[in-house]
Amino acid sequence: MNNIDTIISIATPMGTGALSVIRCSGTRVSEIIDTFFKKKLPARQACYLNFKSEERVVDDVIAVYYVAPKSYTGEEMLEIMCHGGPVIYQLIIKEILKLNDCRIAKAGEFTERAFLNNKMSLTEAESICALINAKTEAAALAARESLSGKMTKDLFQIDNVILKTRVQVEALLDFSDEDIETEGIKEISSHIEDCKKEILRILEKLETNKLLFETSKVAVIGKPNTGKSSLTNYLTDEEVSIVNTKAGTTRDVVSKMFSLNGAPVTILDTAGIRETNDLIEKEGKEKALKQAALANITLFLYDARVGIDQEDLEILKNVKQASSNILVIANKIDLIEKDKLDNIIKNDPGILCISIKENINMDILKVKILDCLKLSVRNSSPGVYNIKNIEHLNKAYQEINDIQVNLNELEVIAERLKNSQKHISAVLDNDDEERVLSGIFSNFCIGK
Ligand SMILES: Nc1nc2c(ncn2[C@@H]2O[C@H](COP(=O)(O)OP(=O)(O)OP(=O)(O)O)[C@@H](O)[C@H]2O)c(=O)[nH]1
Ligand SMILES: [Mg+2]
Repeated sequence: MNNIDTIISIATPMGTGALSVIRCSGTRVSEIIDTFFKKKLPARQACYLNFKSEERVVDDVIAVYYVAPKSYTGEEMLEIMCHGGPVIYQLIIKEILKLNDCRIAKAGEFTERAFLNNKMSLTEAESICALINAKTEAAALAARESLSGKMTKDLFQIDNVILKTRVQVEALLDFSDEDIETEGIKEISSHIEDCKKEILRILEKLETNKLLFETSKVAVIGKPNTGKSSLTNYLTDEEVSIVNTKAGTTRDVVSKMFSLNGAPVTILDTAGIRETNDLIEKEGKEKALKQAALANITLFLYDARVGIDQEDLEILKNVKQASSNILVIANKIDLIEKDKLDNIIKNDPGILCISIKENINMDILKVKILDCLKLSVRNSSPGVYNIKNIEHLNKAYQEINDIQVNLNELEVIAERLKNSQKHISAVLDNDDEERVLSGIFSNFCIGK
């Protein structure tokens, strides 16, 4: 693929730092080197040079030249490490842009070129995107693992087993000898079980990963004084909201991003909802309900001492209109008798009983929130990362899961295995025309 334009970008975060890296990729790289360094550069060696424009030294820099196709993009590339101030790198970029066919890169364009020049698969490109955008350590590690191609290797393994099993089924269709049949059926059955387990394992991993790469929203709603701000502070492990014995402490929506067992989550602490003539509180209530509508999950908190009363029911009714993913939580169980607690658990097992103050069932709460988020993220409008793969693997699983292994069904088994393999291949094959490339690469930052 021949790109006319040579793309330029700053590859380190904007702002002041010790160093900035300017990346250039395209056919004009040699001209950039000739014009500003006035000498040829050896490939892949760090060279200490003056970046000169019309005999004036703009900065002393380290430059590395990569000869095509041995570069990130597969094109001629140059990396210039200059001093870190924004004025310096802007000066250098301004000089380079004076040359013909040189322009600033669009977001993700370096990686897009790498993909188009067969330097990496789409899965790898997506993993790099996920790595750059990772908000938590767990997300970065998951992206790195994906980049290492482990999933692809595992899928090739499954693909192999399915192929082997298909050959076995065909053999059984052609020969009829009782001994061969019994042994053959046993083996086919065991292979199918292995594949089912493996596909399911990879699927679960992808779904967990999806949670890591999207920042989910969790709204906390309830009457005043039920412990919403205490919960927010507990989960974020910070003093995000004011906690007070007085009802009506939180007036506005307070939001904070944190890592919930590795998944990036933004929590929205809201004003306690009650009938009031106070205009500020009224506005707070409206805002609270709006947040519930925007969130992936709403945590509805009530005071276990009071139980769910008429006011709670009214709020729940409103929340249900805005959101379908609600976790009902009874807080302050440290203040109630054991009998009363047993009653709540018996009468409504769906309610989670906690005490923020005494740290009772708080780990269970975290896991429950994550489970609800997984559901909501699964149903949410698909992001870029791995959605297609999840769809194909789900279909591959369905095909194989419906198989009844017995001798009279051999033709159906052959057909189902073939279909299942088709979906696995779709994940392994990178020539997926349906992907809207620009949609994927626009999620990158400029400079990658
Ligand atoms: N005993 C006990 N007290 C709690 C618990 N959780 C919160 N509290 C107390 O309940 C009071 C109210 O807590 P907040 O977190 O401010 O409640 P809120 O729902 O944010 O209240 P508003 O902002 O007024 O709507 C504080 O005094 C907390 O210390 C708990 O599990 N047990
Ligand atoms: Mg509060």
